Amino acid sequence: MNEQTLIIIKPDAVQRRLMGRIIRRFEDKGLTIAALKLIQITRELAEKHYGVHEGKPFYAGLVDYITSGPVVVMVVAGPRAISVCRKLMGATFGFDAEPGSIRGDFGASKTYNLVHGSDGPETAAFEIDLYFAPDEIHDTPRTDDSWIARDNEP
Ligand code: 3AN
Repeated sequence: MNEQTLIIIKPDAVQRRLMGRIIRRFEDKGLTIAALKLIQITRELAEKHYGVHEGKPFYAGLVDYITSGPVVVMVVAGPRAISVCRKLMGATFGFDAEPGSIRGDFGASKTYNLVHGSDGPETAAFEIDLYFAPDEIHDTPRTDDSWIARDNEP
């Protein structure tokens, strides 16, 4: 059940020099970094990405936050990558997130929550397409894949 998901290392994590440690969490789990770039998200792109939250009280702050500085956008791939990445990230806000998760270990804020990860297959496809052209994604086999998970595990 190989999946791809869109992960963003948000401006607070970049400013706090946490990029390497956060990328490491995904690699340590056995997931593949299939695409990666450092960009500054425009308001137009942020409004497309977070369109589902338009009208919510936190929407304007969310767009301000995600456009406030450079971010790392990545396609992370692997067995059950969408749910595995969300577990690695932890609950939405750092003060709720379990120790051992990225948000649980590095954050305590309701505004700055360090990372974004797609919440389902349709969202993942939509979000990957927002940030990457198909030829920027290198989801090619890695030499240890067969030891990370067996093919066709139920
Ligand atoms: P998640 O990132 O866990 O999927 P969502 O999809 O509920 O969370 O919300 C998207 C983003 O909106 C969150 N990552 C968070 O940055 C922000 N957000 C959600 N709820 C709030 C809130 N009540 N106050 C401030 N920001 C929020």
